Amino acid sequence: MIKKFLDLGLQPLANKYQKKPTKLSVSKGQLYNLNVSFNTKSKLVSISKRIPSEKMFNSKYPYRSSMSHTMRTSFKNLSKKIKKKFKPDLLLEIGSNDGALIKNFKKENVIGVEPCKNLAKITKKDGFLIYAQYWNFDLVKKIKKRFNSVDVIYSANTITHINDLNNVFKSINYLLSNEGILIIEDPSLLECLKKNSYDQFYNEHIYLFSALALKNLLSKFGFEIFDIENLSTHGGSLRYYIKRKTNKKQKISSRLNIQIKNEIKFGLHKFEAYKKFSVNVLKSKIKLLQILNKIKNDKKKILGYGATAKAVTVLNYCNINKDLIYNFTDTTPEKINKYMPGKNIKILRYNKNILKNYDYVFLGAWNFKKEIIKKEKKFVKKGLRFITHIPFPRILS
Ligand code: DWN
Repeated sequence: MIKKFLDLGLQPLANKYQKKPTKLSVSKGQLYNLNVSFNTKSKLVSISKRIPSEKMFNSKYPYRSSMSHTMRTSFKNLSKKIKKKFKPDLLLEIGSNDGALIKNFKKENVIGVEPCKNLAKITKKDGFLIYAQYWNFDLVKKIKKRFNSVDVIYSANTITHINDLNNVFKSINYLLSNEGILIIEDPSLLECLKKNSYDQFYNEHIYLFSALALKNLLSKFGFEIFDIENLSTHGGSLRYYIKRKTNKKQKISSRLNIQIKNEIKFGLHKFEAYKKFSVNVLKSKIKLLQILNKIKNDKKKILGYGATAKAVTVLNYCNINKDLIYNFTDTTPEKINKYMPGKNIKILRYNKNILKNYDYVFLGAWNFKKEIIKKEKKFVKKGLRFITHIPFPRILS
């Protein structure tokens, strides 16, 4: 049974930054109702509304993986690990974005699949083989004809963005070699519930995986998880190492059982945990609005730092307008001088003095809190204060 547990109200498409302030409407398909549900049988958590991929991931997609030091380092370290542990002759990345991972491999050892043509272009220009297409069985038949099989398939923050998971895993199954390894990395549902990070839910995040749900899903395709890593990236992610059940070369790590035990202990297999989460989400909204309104009444100015997809969920769920957060700032060229969808707050180009015009910073990119605060420490010394809503709204001391 599919049971709804969270209603985040009317939301715009998260990465659709507006060129000018625009009143969005439901009838034009610019706003949709963001509800989140739990499948009591498969344990899969997903949003109810499905937006066609072409509307979300196209030649105007603004998110670039390489924009933070944290992510560049994470991909670099992972590539070293993959080379050492699995020694792939050929690795394929599903959702290679602007090449943050594949740039760490030799061109002849790697293939990227990236449907956002603006991003695919960046790595193609550097000479990498990129299929600027969606990951599906039709594409995979083409790749198989040319390469026969692939030793490692890697995908970060992409599988959860694809509606048809059966097609995803059928395609992987067709292309991965017999002893091949599949590595998937996505935000962890357990961390999301623990941190109360409801902003992980938006149109692109169709699913939020737990090890419990993924284990069930993979089993249908003859795959099993043999190791798991908890990562701090994107507010707490899980990296799943997956093999065919028939492959006895890789031993099953105890870390898998530990993760599953932790998920069950928290109650991820039962609806009650999700109901509790939704109560906490409402409390978070009330508290954040109290903080922002107090600052407004004190006539102080707030800047949003990191015009993230997550921040779009927060602004629209909490009804935060320009009177509460005056501007956002971001380093991503595609976002600069545009407006936060639904709330029309302008995104300014980041420069190292931008914070001097503000009294408070709201961490839109709270997942990069450490990196950002370190970068801006001279302003902190001068009295600038940071606000975060994760795991609960507060002004950081
Ligand atoms: O899954 C997804 C994740 C991986 O990325 C996508 N569906 C969309 C996107 O989500 P997001 O926008 O919430 O991602 P981030 O990685 O939290 O975005 C960080 C934003 O903050 C980027 O626009 C870059 C910006 N930034 C900045 O301006 N200065 C980041 C840092 C660290 C900085 O110092």
